[in-house]
Amino acid sequence: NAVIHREDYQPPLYRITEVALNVHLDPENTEVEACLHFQRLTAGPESELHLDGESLELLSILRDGQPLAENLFRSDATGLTLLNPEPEFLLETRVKIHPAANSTLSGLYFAGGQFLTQCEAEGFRRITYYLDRPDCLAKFTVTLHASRKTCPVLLANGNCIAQGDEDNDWHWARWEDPYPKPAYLFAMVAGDLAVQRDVFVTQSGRSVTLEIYVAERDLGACDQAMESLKRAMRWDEEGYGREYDLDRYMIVATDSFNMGAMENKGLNIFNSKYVLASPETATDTDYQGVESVIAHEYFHNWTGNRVTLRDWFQLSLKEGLTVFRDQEFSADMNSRGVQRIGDVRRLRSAQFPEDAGPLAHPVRPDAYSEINNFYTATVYEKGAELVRMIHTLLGKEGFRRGTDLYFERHDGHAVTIEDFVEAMEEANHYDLSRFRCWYSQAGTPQVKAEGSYDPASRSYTLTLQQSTPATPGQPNKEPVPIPVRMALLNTQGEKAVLDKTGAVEKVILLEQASQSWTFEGLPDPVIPSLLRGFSAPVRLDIALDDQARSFLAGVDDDPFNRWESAQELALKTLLSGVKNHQELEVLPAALKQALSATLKQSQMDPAFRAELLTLPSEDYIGEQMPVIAVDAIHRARETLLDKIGAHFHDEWLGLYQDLAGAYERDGASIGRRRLRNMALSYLIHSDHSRHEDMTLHARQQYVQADNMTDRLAAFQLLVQHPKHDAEDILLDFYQKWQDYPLVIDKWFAIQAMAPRPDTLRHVQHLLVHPAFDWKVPNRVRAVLGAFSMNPTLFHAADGSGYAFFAEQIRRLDDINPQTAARLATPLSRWQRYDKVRQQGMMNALQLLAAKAKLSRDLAEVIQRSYP
Ligand code: BAL
Ligand code: ZN
Repeated sequence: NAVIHREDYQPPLYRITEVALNVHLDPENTEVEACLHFQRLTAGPESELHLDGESLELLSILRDGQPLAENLFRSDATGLTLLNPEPEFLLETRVKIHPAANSTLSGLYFAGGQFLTQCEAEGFRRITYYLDRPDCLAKFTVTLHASRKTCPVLLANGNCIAQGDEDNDWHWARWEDPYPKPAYLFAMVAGDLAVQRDVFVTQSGRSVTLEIYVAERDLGACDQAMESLKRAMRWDEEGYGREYDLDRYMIVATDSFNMGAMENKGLNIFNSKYVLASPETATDTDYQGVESVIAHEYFHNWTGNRVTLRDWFQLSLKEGLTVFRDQEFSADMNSRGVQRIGDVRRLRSAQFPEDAGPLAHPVRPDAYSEINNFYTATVYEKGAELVRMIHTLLGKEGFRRGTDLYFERHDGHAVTIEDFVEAMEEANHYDLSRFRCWYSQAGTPQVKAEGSYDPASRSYTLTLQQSTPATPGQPNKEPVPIPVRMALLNTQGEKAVLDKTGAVEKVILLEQASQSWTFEGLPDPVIPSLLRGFSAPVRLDIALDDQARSFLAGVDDDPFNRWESAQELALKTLLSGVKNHQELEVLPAALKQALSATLKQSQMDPAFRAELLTLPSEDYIGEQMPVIAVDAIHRARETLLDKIGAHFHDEWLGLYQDLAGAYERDGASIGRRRLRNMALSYLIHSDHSRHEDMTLHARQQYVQADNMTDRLAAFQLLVQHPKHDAEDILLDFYQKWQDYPLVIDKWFAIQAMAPRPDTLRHVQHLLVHPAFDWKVPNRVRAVLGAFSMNPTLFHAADGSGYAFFAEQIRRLDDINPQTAARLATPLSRWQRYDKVRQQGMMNALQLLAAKAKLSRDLAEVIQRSYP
């Protein structure tokens, strides 16, 4: 497979000024007529123009109205090459495509009775021949033709400028998008859809029609999406001065989608998971997912659409920035501390492992063979952390000056990460030269902190050292500038004054391999609170004793660091329990004290309280070990849960009873449910020593719940309980919710993630369940994706999990390569396991590598995983 290098970027030879498409929609055979106006941009010797095209059947080709002679073009599997093209010409092509047979869900496809498109990154070339690259911006007019009966709704980007009837009960609609755009933002939709409408009045007083298109029976589940959209529109006006620019903003929901959603200009297409939410079918987490993804796609209108990418290596320019924006939006709408903890948890569970394995790549990658493989946690989540660090360095106002300049300079253009960094620098007269290294260097920096208090000089000296481990292709690493937000807490838990300005919190910048800072005028010893708010995406190694951690877990006023201290205490206990299970016989005093203090804090935000009481995940524990001890980790964590459950049984029972309440959607109620369901989980863990059957509480909650959050929490506890027989509950749940795909996805996923010895057998049955569908990515992810996150069964020592998984990925690759490649990535982490498991994972990779007709997507993942 050809590898594309960032350094090889060449501007396009031609531009396309106008595009007119005429699309006759038929599930089996759709015809696309494209009329493209080409203008040569650069002089030069090139006498050929290549247009991208994939899986297209060329029916006719005209240049300036005349059939193009056969010696003036050639076509192959990658597209159409025009020989000796004129400096300016009109090209008209007619192609045939097959939407119903298109199970890749890239390009135009027909699923669930609807025609839908997905063009990012390179799907447009599956619709017509084109310069399918993000730096080719053109004005589009699109005319859709379809049966009125099956497709009463016809949508495309921009404004509907005309429509009418045709013979045979067909109709047509013409859409015009006034904003030139790259083809990856193109979209069209046709189907039988109901719509929920609303209006948003922008800051300049323009009315924008908001429309959410869903299946008729889902009309009652669009309120969260609509309200989130309006809040996001207002937030972008207030925070960034960005107003929406069309008269209409449309969102379409589908069950068949590879990604979460897509920001097509004026016509977002969404995975229904991020649109539909009702209390009966969606959990609180689902509601928050809708809010953040709706906001994310909306924010792309400026960061991605109005200012777009020069090439795909710049992907983080729009994704990192837009994730940062959606995280900040969610922090403003909800609890900032809890939001940050969730964001860091995601970064650590997905991005840190990626950055430490064979798929590690810089936020701005240097090479790819399939760009779809680079929609990664590094490009998205680490990219957002880089933007956050720039925000930290420049301050809120400085950052806004930077984005103002960025939009002013680059509106309507296709630009680079470098352009963004330059705008930030120039608007603030701030030098980010060394910061650029964060974009080019892969790997997670490790920061080692040491501090000491000197009573004689009443000073505290802090020394920070950094190093970044080697990653594939980058053996030697430079130091990067690391903003470390810090405070020093005295024995009363108050923040000490750090300098003559009276500051009690500071951002210090670690730029060298090692640096020291001395803080003076400190009458008493202090405890450092470093990397507050997780001010940089690094691993911090600081030697604090249990007492200090327990102290910080109780008093640190930085919510993230308070949580981190509690996590560290639990982590230490777990790691020693992994080494020697006997260590878990007695709960360590510091951990007990920290938990006890949190359990008593009835005034604390319950969502934050729940975070403080959550143990690190098995994955996170494994991340801290040189070799991931799969079974010992599971056993240690379960034992610690049992111990905490039993020791605080009365407190958990008290919480469970006190926190009962009627369903409301506000933040306090969401936190209350979270904490109460955590109490239920600990109660069930308390069983082991008490010999009372706490699953009765879960059964009762399952039956009586008036919302999906509580019902699903109980369902999960029962189904995943290693000893409980939950067949009746499984059946009941399925029967109740079988008409709700998003709920049935949960039914599948919870079974696939169960840490029970019979899970693999169960999962094999799930694949032949009538509701399983290889063509629907949500469903495939619910079974195979969930199974790959099952820490014990996927990683069963006999290799059965890996072998089963590889067989299924092989099958999926023929249907949907993008999803197959993404799902296969856990196999890349084979170096992290013991020799026996390594062999099992390598066997699985070899099985995949030997597959006939291996897709480019999957081939690249395998090749990089196991070079
Ligand atoms: N652009 C792909 C989906 C998203 O990140 O919004
Ligand atoms: Zn995005």
